[in-house]
Amino acid sequence: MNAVPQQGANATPGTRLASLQQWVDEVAALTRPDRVVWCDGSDAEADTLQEAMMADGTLLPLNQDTHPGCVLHRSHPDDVARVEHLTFVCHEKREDAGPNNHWMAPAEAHAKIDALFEGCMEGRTLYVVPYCMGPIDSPLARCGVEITDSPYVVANMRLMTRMGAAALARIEREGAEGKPLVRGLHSTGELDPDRRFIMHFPEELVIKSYGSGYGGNALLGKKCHALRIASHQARQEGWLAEHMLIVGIENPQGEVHYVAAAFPSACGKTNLAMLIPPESYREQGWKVWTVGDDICWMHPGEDGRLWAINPEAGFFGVAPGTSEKSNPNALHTIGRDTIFTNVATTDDGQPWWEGLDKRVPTKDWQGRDFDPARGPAAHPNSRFTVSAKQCPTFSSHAEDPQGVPISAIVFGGRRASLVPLVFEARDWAHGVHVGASMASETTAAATGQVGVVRRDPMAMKPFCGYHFGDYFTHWLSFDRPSAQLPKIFHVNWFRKDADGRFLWPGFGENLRVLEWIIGRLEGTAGARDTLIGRVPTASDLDLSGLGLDPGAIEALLEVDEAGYAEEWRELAGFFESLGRVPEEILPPR
Ligand code: GTP
Ligand code: SPV
Ligand code: MN
Repeated sequence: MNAVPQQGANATPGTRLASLQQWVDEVAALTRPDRVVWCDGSDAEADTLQEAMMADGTLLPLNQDTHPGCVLHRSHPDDVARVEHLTFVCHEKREDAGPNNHWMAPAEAHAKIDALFEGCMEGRTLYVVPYCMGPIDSPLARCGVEITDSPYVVANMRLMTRMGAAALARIEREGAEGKPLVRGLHSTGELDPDRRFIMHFPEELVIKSYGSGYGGNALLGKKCHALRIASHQARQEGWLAEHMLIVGIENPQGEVHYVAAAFPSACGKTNLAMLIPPESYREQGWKVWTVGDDICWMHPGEDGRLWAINPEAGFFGVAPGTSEKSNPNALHTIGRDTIFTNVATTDDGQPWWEGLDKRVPTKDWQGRDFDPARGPAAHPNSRFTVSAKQCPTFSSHAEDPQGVPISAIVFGGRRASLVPLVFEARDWAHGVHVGASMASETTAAATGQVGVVRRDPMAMKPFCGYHFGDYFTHWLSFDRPSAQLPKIFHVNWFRKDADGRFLWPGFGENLRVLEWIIGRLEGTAGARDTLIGRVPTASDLDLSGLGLDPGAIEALLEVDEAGYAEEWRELAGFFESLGRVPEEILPPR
């Protein structure tokens, strides 16, 4: 191959994969950028981009003595979270998207969003970002190409995915074999909430996103590809693409159990993935290894177990609440070479957010002089973007091409009342019921009301790329005679007392619950049978040194039968509204 097509005078080389080059040419013809740049992922490229963003104010400097290599980005104040009401999953047939998704007919959706893309890159640079979701040499990994006019997106994709030359090489190799590629087109447009859409075309493996530069709306490898498109592919191919962290728990005997856990957005995945054991556990030899904090792709292996990879290469984590006490691991991870988005700053230019420490910031997330009357200094959905390699507990198996074997799946939500601290499902089908029954209080990770309980099966309400009923059926299909499936559990770190205080200390102390879970896997921990599954008694958990009052423990482990009867009536109505929900997972009546 020699003749590499060029895009005008300022172009960098393209690709020898004709179908990819053709798509880039078509997009360039539609969007009319001044320049086309193929990203190679090199340090030199990243430095050049960063200098340009510093020069035009897209990035602001932070204190380089305390935070070397760290920068700040302030997004448009109307563009600070995912926009679920503007997110569409456009299957050919409406029923395939399900009532859990907003739907538009593909032809109509393309026409609508292409009209926005027309000429939108005039005066801008079009970046072609080849990326790989998952270890570059993993058979479980999948590739995509994102076209974007946002250098901030390029910088984030470089941390969050395996981006650049190696990914393009894999894409070209796979392209030659006829393997499909996920194509994503993104423009920040005018950042006008009235001209904003995040559209998915699962049957075409295409994503089109216009009018937002933020997180899951714009970093198309993350929620758009690795969950909405990948969940559709996973169903066709017999695997699972889930909104789950992956963590390895090492017991004092040196055995590591890998746990995958699904909690809704801003409900504790990053924190659990980076958990630091309480001191008494550290002394005994317990260790925790981080594999992933947001997304998990699980495939049945030849041994019948589920093997998981983290398709991402970095963390796009919630800043508020991150402190030396709650998550020292995250704090060490983000001490250098991190992009902070919408945090506040101190007088000496350090990043700051609510819950970090007792200092008072001078500038809020919009760069105004901080005035507590205007609300929190950092946006509640302010975030850090950082390479996973900087995490002190990053697992040495996180990059294993075959993934890690999953021993337990944990579901959980933010429930101030009713739902106990932890319980175990009776079997796989019951576990699917437990996951499908999840509900959680909404958070600032998406625009809209915060703190209202909504149904969020498997923490996938905003991310499942097809009909939820079919999704539950797909989950059930893993229960085959040769399967060695993980046990399924449910946790709730967020129970509150009558005064609105958390009953459970959470964070590092959550290892006490994980210890019980591992004890259940090994057959060493006790439990009592209840109508919701198996629940520990106070003596089945190690609560030593916590100083919890007996009333709190009782409340955390009680099963409120009348409360569940009410919950299940509501759940039955929800399942009915979805349709296609398999009989096996309906609540008892
Ligand atoms: P996404 O990145 O949006 O998917 O969020 P996430 O699930 O990774 O949530 P994260 O770990 O960032 O936690 C979100 C918020 O919940 C933070 O403010 C945490 O401090 C808080 N949080 C996490 N774990 C616990 C816990 O065990 N107890 C309590 N009370 N709060 C917690
Ligand atoms: C979430 O909202 O679950 C996130 C952040 O992890 S975003 O990348 O915006 O989806
Ligand atoms: Mn998430």
